Amino acid sequence: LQVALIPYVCGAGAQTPGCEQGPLDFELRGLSDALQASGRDVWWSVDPEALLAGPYGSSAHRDLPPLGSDERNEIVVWHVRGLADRVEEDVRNGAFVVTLGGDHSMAAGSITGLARGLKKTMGADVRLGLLWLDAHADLNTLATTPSKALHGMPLSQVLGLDVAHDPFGLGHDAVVVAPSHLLYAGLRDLDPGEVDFIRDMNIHSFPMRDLVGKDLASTLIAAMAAMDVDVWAISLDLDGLDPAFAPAVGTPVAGGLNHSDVLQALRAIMDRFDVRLFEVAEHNPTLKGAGVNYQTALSTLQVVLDGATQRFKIRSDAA
Ligand code: DIR
Ligand code: MN
Ligand code: MN
Ligand code: MN
Repeated sequence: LQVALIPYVCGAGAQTPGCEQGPLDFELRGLSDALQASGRDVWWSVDPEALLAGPYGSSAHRDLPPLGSDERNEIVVWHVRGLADRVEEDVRNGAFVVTLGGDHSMAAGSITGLARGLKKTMGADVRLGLLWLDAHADLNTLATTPSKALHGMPLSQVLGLDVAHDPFGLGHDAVVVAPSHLLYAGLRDLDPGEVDFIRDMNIHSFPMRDLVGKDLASTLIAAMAAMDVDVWAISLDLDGLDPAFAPAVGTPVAGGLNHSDVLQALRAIMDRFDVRLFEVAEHNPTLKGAGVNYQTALSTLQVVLDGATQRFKIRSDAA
């Protein structure tokens, strides 16, 4: 199994900048070497350092225009489009994709790119499911956002909730994920508009308070198995975890998911479902505890990639 690491060196979608340094920070701490151990076939699809040296990299993030301004959003749009194109190409080439952020606006690009790539390789009617692990729902539109931060809005793009505007510059020719194929876990900080969307669209959600006393793995497996989905993507916002496991995030919220529960759930999920993309968002190495974030991300990716490799072997042996 070939694994493509795709960096998203953008923090302009968040209130607190710094996430743009996330992918390079992971690499400087040894990410690709650690993942390549045990014979995994892992490489950077794009060099994060080269992206940071580019027109919308470190220099553009030094003095960011105000949230909500066209100039600020232009930075996000440039990165989101680049990510979508890169993901699409790697998916078409059959790679398992790991997207590394970067603020969570990235999901607009990663999930759109995955959908485009799958449509070309699996046909136009492929059904894409999305497991979203986060303290936040990231479902705001330009009309409902209280913060104007695009990292609070990627799912409005993916679900096609704001077709009149195009805040991510990706177009809205298709709904990428049906609302009935989205599954949330870990939510505990929602805006009023998001609460309404989840209720009105009947989105399947396990907010933190509903997970108390439940086994995360079997809860998620049962919900996923009940959805008619062909291929899954998983997006992990590090702030979905309890801050003890990922302190270096711009918007920490107390009382989050336990990391070992998440690892156990991911092991079970990777065993049973056809997952093609895994995302780690909101790593902000300019904040305290970046080394803890790294250890959490690394052990998570090891579990995910071992599961994906195992499934890939079974699939190729059968073919
Ligand atoms: C909030 C915060 N819902 C917003 N979202 C965050 O800005 O729309 N997402 N922090 O990760
Ligand atoms: Mn979040
Ligand atoms: Mn369905
Ligand atoms: Mn998020």
